[in-house]
Amino acid sequence: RTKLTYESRANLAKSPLAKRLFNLMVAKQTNLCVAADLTKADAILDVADKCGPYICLLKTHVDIVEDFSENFVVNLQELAKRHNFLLLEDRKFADIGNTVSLQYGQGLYKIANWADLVTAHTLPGRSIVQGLKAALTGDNATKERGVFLLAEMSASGNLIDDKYKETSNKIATEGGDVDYVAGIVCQSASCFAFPGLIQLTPGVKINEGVDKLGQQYQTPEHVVKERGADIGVVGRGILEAASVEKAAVTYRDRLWAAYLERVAK
Ligand code: UP6
Repeated sequence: RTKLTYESRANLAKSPLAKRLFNLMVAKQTNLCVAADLTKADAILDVADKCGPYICLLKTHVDIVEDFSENFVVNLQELAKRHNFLLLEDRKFADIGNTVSLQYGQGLYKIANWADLVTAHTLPGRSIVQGLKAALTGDNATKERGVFLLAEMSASGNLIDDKYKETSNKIATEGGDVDYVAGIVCQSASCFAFPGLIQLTPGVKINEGVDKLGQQYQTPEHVVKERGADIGVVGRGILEAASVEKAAVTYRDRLWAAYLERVAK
């Protein structure tokens, strides 16, 4: 899988959104996702505008935004359209189908209305995917939507074992809901083999190491060439830089160069 180009993998994708994302990555020559982990709406919009030209995905944690409003979402969608990137709400759903359906479609955030993609844990099994799909009714029934399933985490000491990874892979690749699964959040190429899925890998920083709360970082080159990342997720590596825009360019360049080297071999 990791030797194939994104162009060729777009044709193998079962999820229309994975296909779109692969093609967007090729057109824009970027496999960078910025994690806009900020608590003020304007600060997130600023990062989205500055990083917009260099990213394929903007990842949010909407429940940390102190001044969330519908207007924020409208502005975010406008920036996504202007700069041609997709929105990923990193909600990490983890409950029974009925509850995730409500969490996805209802409440303050109405995530299904605006997020192209979301993340979900596979802990509850297949029903989590069915629960998410069940929320796509009314106006949202015709929108292209997808999920990244977590099969590994970057946190040190996390409880995921090989069997969990294997079963997560099965949920992503077998059964009637594969059209909704765009990819897998994981740390290693061995997590899954199907080339039509996208590997999203967080824990990326030019200065490798750990933070104070168990986060483990690898370099852009390492995650793409050794760990099989198709998209690298960078939060504080960009957000805490003196120039967010310059940092986004650097991460984009390094992640993309690593991908070109990976497929050239
Ligand atoms: N994230 C991880 N590790 C995972 C899954 N998700 O770090 O296994 C998410 C975090 C955060 C981002 O929720 O939004 O990726 C990483 O941010 P950082 O680069 O600032 O550490």
